[in-house]
Amino acid sequence: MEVQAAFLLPESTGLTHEQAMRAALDHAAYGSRGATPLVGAVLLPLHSGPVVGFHAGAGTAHAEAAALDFARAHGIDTVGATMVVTLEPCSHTGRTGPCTQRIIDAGITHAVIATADPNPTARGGADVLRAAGIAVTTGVLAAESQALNARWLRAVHENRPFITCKIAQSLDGCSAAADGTSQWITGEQARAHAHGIRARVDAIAVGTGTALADNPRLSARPDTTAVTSQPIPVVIGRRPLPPESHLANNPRTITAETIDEALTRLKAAGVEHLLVEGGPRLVSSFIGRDLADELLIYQAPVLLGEGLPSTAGLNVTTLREAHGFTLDGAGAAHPTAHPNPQVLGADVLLRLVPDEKGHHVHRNH
Ligand code: AOF
Ligand code: ZN
Repeated sequence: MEVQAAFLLPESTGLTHEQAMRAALDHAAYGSRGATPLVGAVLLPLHSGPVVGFHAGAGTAHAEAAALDFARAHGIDTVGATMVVTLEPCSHTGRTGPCTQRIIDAGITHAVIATADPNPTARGGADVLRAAGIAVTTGVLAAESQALNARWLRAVHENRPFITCKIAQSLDGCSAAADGTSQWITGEQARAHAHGIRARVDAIAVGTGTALADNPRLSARPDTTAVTSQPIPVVIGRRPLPPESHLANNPRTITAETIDEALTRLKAAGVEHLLVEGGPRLVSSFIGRDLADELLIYQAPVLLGEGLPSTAGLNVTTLREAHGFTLDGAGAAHPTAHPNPQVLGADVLLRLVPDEKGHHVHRNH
C-alpha cells in the first residue's frame, strides 16, 4: 500500500522550532520500523503553512524529500524556508538520493535538527549544509528523537542489523503441539501478514533444529508485489544441513555456528534488517542477549496444553528476571496504518519493543 507520506499541517504559520520538531516527531512515528530509522520533517515555508513529511519505511522517500516533493507538487515556494527534521539529513546516495542536496537545491536557509545520524554511510549531513551556507541548529528535542529510535541507534552502534523476532503461538504460549505439529497454528490472514514482513527484510534466520524439522525455503511469497529480491536465508547452529534440503541447495544461504558469527557475516553482506523466525531456542537466544529490537507475536486462539513452549532457555527463574516489552506506538498512529494490537482474522498480532534493561515495569505485586 502506498502511504501518503506528506501533507499540510492544520496549523497555519508561526510554529516555533520546538513545536515544529514535536510535530515532526509525532509524524515520524507513522513510519514502520526496520532497516531505517523513524524520521519526520516539517518544512516551514516563508509564505505558506507548514508541510510535514515522514519516512514510511526502508526504500521509501526520506522525510525531508517527502516534504519537499509535496511542496513542489503543490507549488509551494521553498526559497528561504526552514527545514525542521528529527534526524540529521543524510549526505549519501543509498536507496534514495542525499537529502542534503535536496535541501540545498530547494533554497532552504535554515536547518533545525534533533539529533545526529551515527550511520557511517549517511552521516555528516549537517557539515554539508553548513558548507553550503545554510544555518544549522542541532539538539532540539534530541532526547525524544533518540528515544523513538533507541533500538535502531543501538543496532548501528553495535554494527549489526536491526533485528525483528517473530513468534507464532497458542494462547498458552506454545509454538507446536506435543507431537511437534505446528502448521498452521495461525490462520490465513496472519500468515499473509507474516509474508509481508518477510518481503520487507533483508535476511531471515532459523536455527538448525527448525531447518531440519521443517525443510523451509525462507522465501517471501512470490506473488508479493513488494518483493524486488528475496531475503537471504540464514541458518544458525552447529548441525549440518541435509544436502537435499531447500536451504542447502540455495546458493545464497548463509550458515553460521553462532549468533555472533551470523551477525558479523550478515552486516558484511549489507544486511540491515534481519528477521528471526525460530525455533524457540534461537529466538530465546536473541531475546536473552537483548538482541531482539522488535518482537512480533502472532497469537492464535487455541490452547495446546502439553505442547512445545514458544521460548526455551530464557533462564527466567523469578518474576524479577522477566523480559519486559511494551506495545510499539510507532506505525499505529497513521490513519492508513494498522493498529497495535492488530486483529488478523481470528488471530491477534502484537508488535512489541523491549523495555530498557533496569527499567522493568512491575507487572505484579
Ligand atoms: C534522512 N531522512 O527520513 C531517513 C534517513 O537506504 P536509504 O537510502 O533509505 O538510507 C538509509 C539511511 O539514511 C539510514 O540508515 C539513516 O542513516 C538515514 N535515514 N535520513 O535524511 C530520513 N530515514
Ligand atoms: Zn535522506
